[in-house]
Amino acid sequence: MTGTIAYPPPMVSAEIVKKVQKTDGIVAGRAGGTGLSGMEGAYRDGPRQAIACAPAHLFAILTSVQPGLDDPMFALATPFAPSALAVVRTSGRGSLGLLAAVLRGRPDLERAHGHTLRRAVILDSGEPLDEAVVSVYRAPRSYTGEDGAEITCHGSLPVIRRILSLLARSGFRAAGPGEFTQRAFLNGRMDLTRAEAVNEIVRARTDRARSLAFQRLSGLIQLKIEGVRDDLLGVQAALEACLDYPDEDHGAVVDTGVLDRSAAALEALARTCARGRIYQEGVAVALAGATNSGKSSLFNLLLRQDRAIVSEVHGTTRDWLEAAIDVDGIPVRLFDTAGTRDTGDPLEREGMRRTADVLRGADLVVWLVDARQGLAAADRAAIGEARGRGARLLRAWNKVDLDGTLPCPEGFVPVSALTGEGLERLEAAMAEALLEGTSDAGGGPLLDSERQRDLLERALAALARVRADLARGLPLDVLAVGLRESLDSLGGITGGVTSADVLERVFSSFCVGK
Ligand SMILES: Nc1nc2c(ncn2[C@@H]2O[C@H](COP(=O)(O)OP(=O)(O)O)[C@@H](O)[C@H]2O)c(=O)[nH]1
Ligand SMILES: [Mg+2]
Repeated sequence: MTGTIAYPPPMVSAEIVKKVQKTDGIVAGRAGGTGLSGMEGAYRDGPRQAIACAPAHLFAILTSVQPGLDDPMFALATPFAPSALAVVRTSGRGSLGLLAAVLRGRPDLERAHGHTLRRAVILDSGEPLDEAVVSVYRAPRSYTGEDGAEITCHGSLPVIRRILSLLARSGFRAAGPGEFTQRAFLNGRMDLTRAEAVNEIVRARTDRARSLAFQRLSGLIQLKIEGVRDDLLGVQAALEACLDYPDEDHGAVVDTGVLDRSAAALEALARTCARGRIYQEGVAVALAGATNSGKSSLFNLLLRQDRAIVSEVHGTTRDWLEAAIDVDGIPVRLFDTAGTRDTGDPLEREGMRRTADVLRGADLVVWLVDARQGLAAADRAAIGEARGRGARLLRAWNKVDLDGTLPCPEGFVPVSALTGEGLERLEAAMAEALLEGTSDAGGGPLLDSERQRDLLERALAALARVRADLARGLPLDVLAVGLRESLDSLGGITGGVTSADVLERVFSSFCVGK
């Protein structure tokens, strides 16, 4: 396996080039022809250079040339809030020695075994600051792949504040967002899909989102992508052998079965992205309908909390309300809105104008109809309008607990926002409407990262071109270009082929301390 990192030219200095070459690594310029296939194709957006060599060498080289990639850093890994315990994380070259210098008795942490704990009193200018537990991790068997330690201290604000300030004065630098995980990636501890999954787990809002992120963390996406990539590499190797030895008879060079299978596998994965994003990012659902149809009652029922004012007075809700709920594992931002009716009240009219904005931004509109009133012309018009602009719509027939209600029409979900009757069915229908048109690829991992999906689509487009070119009988070197492009895009998903600015973008959305 090789690690590949492409940097803008100033970062690939002559010094790096020399060191890479010493390790039998490869330095590729834009002109290509250096043997690092396809790098030039992957970076058409400006002159760049790429270097490739064994990952262990690569990071060592980069850190020797560019100090700052493994310098000692620290971050608070738990919230800055009073709590029983707080964890301050450290990592980097020399970090154990620096930490020992602020502990009573200066324990020899640099000789401590990895995965060991010790009790320690933290000293600030000789004065005891707190009693803590220090967990020691030794390179390479640590989260970041570096030496480091976690300080578990008392979760008091003054203690946390003083420890952070002490570390900053003791040779450590405050870590930026995602820097621990970025180091884990650079040190080959995880690929990019897993690194992104770390962030997704931290940010998961429902249990289902957590379990999906956990699947990605265990490397299922990496496995799938690398499986396809290996197959395509086989095709590419056969192609290049033919290009190198054109006089020999190679028979049918390209195995179309492999291309078809690879495309199908990637397409299935790409189709899961819409669903993956719904679980990770969440969706907006708006309750709408005529005044008094029971929107605020349903809002409270879905929330399992008495939030919105419910009243038989028409036009009670004017400002819309928002709350976070979990609908069958989907994180939902639920909106209660002002009901629609003809009114001269300017405040209520403003409420209705704002409702229209909320409805336009919603992923799903739940339209409520009072089962005693039945469908009014205004309901039909609003439902038709929402359909017209392609909004997802679910129609609910509310107040079915009352006597003398009209029969529930086809396509409506019967419910009582007062008694809760039909609530489960309504929630299931909401989830179904939200997931409609998305795929779970038979229970496999769901992609949720926009970055990964873009690259997947690029890989697919290149592969489609290869298949079309093959069918048209175009020469092998044309096929080879498309195949390389596809391989590089797949490499970008796992981080085998990555540029510095991509890394920056991936890790900047992380929490500090992760
Ligand atoms: N019996 C019954 N009354 C309901 C139901 N839903 C709402 N209501 C009543 O209808 C009136 C209007 O409800 P509200 O939730 O404020 O409607 P909104 O104007 O659409 O927000 C209130 O008196 C509620 O108690 C229901 O399912 N059954
Ligand atoms: Mg209301």
